[in-house]
Amino acid sequence: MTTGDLPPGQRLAQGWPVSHYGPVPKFRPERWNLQVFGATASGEKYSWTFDEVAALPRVTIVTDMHCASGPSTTGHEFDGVPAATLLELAPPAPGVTHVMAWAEYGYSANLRLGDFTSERTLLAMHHNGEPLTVEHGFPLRLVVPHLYGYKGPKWLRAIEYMTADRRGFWEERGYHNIADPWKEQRHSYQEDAPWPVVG
Ligand SMILES: Nc1nc2c(c(=O)[nH]1)N[C@H]1C(S)=C(S)[C@@H](COP(=O)(O)O)O[C@H]1N2
Ligand SMILES: [Mo]
Repeated sequence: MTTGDLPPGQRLAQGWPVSHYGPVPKFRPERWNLQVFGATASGEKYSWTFDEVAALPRVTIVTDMHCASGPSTTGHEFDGVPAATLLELAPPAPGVTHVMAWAEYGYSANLRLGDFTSERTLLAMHHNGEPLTVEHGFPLRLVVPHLYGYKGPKWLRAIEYMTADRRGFWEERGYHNIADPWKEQRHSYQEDAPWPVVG
């Protein structure tokens, strides 16, 4: 099923290829938790067990996925907890502008708060009616439908609230800080200069 046209420069992949950096982590339910830390309104850290996350109300979205290296896949049905729900459960301090989404083994992706709380951004647990496979992020992955795939960590473990932007794993390695596929924001060299423009 196709949900529409592909963004510029993307090609349709066969099936649903697995793509990530490093090994696939083993899920140990007794040691697993999802945390929210950083600039929370209360100054406290929050933590949920797998069963607690699984008991939160879920929504379903259908989306295409676009890897910044070119392949796209279409018509994914994801089931999960809206990221905005996490902000209600763990309110951020007033100065929070960005979040870092952290995964197993230190993978990370930074997001503007508005991208994270966007209506279709999900902490996904199910794909096409089945639990996620471990290669695709079981037990929990972030899905940010309007950005390139690297903004959606598989094996998600924590959300850090930040009062300033800081680059994540691929963003530090030459990938674009925002990652809008419709604007082909693939590379960091496409970003505006970080220094003030004078004259
Ligand atoms: N933990 C983790 N999550 C990750 C990555 C990674 O290297 N590690 N790669 C990202 C990239 S670049 C893409 S395109 C998608 C690929 O998701 P898929 O393997 O389910 O197709 O996962 C993203 N999430
Ligand atoms: Mo990717």
